[in-house]
Amino acid sequence: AETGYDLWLRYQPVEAQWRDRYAALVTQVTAAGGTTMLVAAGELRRGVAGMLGYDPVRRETVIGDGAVVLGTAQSPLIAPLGLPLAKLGREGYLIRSAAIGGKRVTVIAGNAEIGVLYGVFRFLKLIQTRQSLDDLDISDAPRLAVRVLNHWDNLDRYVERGYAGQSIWDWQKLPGHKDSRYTDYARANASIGINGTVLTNVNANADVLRPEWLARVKALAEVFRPYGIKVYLTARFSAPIELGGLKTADPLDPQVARWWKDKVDEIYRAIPDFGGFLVKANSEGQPGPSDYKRTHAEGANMLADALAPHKGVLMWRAFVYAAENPDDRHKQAYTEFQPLDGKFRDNVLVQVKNGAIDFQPREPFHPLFGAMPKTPLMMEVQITKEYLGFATHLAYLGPLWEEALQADTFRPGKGSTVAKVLESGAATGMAGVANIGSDVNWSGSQFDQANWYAFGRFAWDPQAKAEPIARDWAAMTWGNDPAVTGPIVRMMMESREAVVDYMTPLGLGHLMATGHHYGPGPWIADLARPEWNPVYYHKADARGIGFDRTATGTNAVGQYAPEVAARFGDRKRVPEQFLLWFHHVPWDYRTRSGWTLWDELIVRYDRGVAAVEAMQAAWKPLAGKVDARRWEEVRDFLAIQRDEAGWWRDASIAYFQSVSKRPLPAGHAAPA
Ligand code: GCW
Repeated sequence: AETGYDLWLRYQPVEAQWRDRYAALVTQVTAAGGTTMLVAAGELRRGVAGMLGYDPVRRETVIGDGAVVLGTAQSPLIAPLGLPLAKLGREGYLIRSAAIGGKRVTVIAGNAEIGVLYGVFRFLKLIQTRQSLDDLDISDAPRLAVRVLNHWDNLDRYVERGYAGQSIWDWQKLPGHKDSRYTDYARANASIGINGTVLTNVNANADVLRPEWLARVKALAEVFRPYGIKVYLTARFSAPIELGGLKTADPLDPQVARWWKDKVDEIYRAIPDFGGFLVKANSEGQPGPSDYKRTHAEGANMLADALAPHKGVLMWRAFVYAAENPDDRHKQAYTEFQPLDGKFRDNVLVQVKNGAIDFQPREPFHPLFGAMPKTPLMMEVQITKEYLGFATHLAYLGPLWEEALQADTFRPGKGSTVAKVLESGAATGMAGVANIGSDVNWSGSQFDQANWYAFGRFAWDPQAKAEPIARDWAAMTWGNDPAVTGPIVRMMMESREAVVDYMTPLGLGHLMATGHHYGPGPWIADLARPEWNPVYYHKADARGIGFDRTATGTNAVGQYAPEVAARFGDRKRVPEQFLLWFHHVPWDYRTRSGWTLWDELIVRYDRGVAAVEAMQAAWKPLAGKVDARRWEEVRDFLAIQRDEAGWWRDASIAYFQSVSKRPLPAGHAAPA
């Protein structure tokens, strides 16, 4: 029975008419080269065996009709073709129908072997999605250099905000035993262009930097290397004290810098292609340079200098909000980081979450994007659904990421989208907080695999669109019957808006229950830090609801470019989806539909629940059209989601009614 373990690489047999067409064009695999080339040829044979039902002959040189020729620009078979590879960079590829020695072949070429592997996955996708293999002329290259997963995995295998079981890193058996799952993990990531993985949690202790742990990291790096995936580690800023026995971790102390340099050299001796570090500093209790009255730049640069001789990069997170700072949490990252523009080393990437608060179902784009033109910024998104119903709620995050990436920062001028900001600068990248765990289906649910898949696609091309990605994923994961993929893609495309509607409509945010962030808690007001309490975010009172971030309030809008600030700051011009994010609005305010705000809120909560019911209705007739086990899992999860969408709606309306004292509309019970 299908479990979902194969992800989007199921390689199921194609229909007979397609098999004959494809088989004529895929008779043999011709490849010579190193380990990545072997992996590429192996994947191609595996895909063909699964989808077309035979093992194409593997040859090094002799070519027949229907050969798929894999090679780099230097390969003897490829070089004479004079292919336009130069502009494609190290990771780009080209797929072309061509003739070699009078034989009709398909060439998959890259400047390096990793490009060839990416090309093979693309070629297999053509078959998976039933595209023609005739007259191919495809070229592609990633638009961002660092495309990394961030695992929030602790060394005891607990995954912070993970809803898919334990960490897949089975440290106890490493380095002696390399689970075959690591190879499948690498295949899946390579298939979507992910080229790095941060193995450890940003909140983890420093132990992973100890020699006995580095030996295990090295073993993982060896599995991932042929797939073009580098390993990175989180570096706890206080490691020189905890591991090195120093009295301080002050970044300007020469002994501290020396300790890090030695540590980095030690890592590179074991792992010559080590990617670098990811650091969470002076955030939520983590140590950092401010402990020594140093800036983020001083802290980051010290580590960056240790990594630079090895070409390592340092990802320094901008997710900061200080307990002592009574100002709007929305403003803190900008306040601390923007003045440091231009002060970071070239191999530092400042890692900025898509929004200024924290991975909510909807947030406006982070004001730092565009505001630090002299500093490479990368974007961090959360693939795991901490605030969107964990693994049980169906929420395809493609539209959320597309919305963030397509947001116009107006810096330096109109048309400067977040995507363009990410693509500019000496270093570029995107990070996704992984949703991967030891569950057989990897991500905790069948549909959450789509978010892993989509992350890879957006990191490769931040200009990508969510819908075609959903279509590809649906076809590869659930088969090519339009009667199946049609409803699935519609469900996916509407799912995130449904979550916004039943959890946090009209620009509300951060109303989740304490700690676990699952389920509603808009009434919570008693947590130690004001900005942890949902009441801090919605500010509902007898007069109205919403957070005034305009000039009459915290003026967080002032951190955006003037054009953006003018739009967000004007109640009449702000996109309604951000209304309560930026404005405190009276309950009787008329929304664009003509409802009062109070009624509009209720309409949205109802709409969210109805959208989940519509997903249930769309899923039901797919019984028998998809395999039973996965179908049942989705059915069950949708039922859970329906119940909990209702819980969100009813609890939220009941609570807000107790504040607004407005009448409850028909069909809504009075609070118990
Ligand atoms: O989203 C919040 C989470 C924390 C997380 C933190 C962060 C890793 O609730 O669990 O810690 O953000 O991004 O650092």
